[in-house]
Amino acid sequence: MRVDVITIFPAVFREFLGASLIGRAIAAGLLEVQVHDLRDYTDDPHRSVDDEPYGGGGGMVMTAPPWLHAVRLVSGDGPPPHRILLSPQGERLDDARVRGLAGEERLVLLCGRYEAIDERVRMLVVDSELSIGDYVLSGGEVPAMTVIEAVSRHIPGVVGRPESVENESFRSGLLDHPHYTRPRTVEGIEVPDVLRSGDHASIDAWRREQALEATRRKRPDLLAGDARGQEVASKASNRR
Ligand code: 9D3
Repeated sequence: MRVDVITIFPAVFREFLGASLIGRAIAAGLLEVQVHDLRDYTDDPHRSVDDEPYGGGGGMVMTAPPWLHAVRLVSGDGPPPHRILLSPQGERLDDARVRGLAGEERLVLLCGRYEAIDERVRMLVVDSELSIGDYVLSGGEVPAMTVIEAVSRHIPGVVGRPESVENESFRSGLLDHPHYTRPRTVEGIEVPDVLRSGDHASIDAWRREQALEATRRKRPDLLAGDARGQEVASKASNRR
C-alpha cells in the first residue's frame, strides 16, 4: 500500500515512520509512506496557507489553492487514490472502516490545522472525511498516524502472526482478558491459580469468562444495542 500525507508539520511524522511495526513494514516494502509539506505547494513567497474567514468570526481558514495543487500532484495519473480529509466533522473511524481502507491500493491523507479548511477542498479533492473520536485535537496529524498504524496492521505480512490480527478484540467483540507474567507475587497479589494449573481447557474457559466480565463492566456498548453486539454476546455466553 502507498500512503501520501499532506501536512504543514511533516517533521511530526519522521520518528513515527521509522519506529517499530511501521518502520519494519516500510523496510520490507509492504508499505510506502510519503509526507508532503503543504507549504511547498503555495505560490506566494510567504508560503502562506491560511486566510480570514468570509462572513467574519474568529480563527483562520486554510485556503483551497495549495490543497488542490498538492492533492492533484501527489495523486499522480495512475489509478486514483482514496483521498481522506481528517476532520472533527468526519465519520468516526472504527474497525470496520479500518478494514475497508486496508483494501485500498493508495491513500492520500489531508491533515488540517487552524479552525477550518475551505469548503471547496472537500468538494473538489476529498472522497471521505474521517474523525478519530469526539474530542478536540489541534489538527489532523495524530489522526493520520492513527489511520496509518491501524490500517497497516491489516496489510498481509505486516503483523508477524496473522492470528494476532484476527483475534484482536474488536473482531471478537470482546475486550481482552487479564494477563500475568513473572514474578508470581507482586506486592502481595498472586497470579490466579488456574493460570499455573497446566489445564488448558480450564485456562481457556477462565479467559473467556474474564473477557466477557471485563466487557460487561467496562464496555457494555460492545455487547448490547446493535444486532452484531447481540450475536457476539450470545456466542460468548454459549461458550461458557
Ligand atoms: C469550533 C469547532 N471546532 C470543530 C469541532 C473547531 C476545530 C477543532 C479542532 C477545528 C479543527 C480542529 C482540529 N482537529 C482535527 O483536525 C481533527 C480531529 C479532532 O480534533 N478530533 C478527532 N478527530 C480529528 S481528525 C482531525
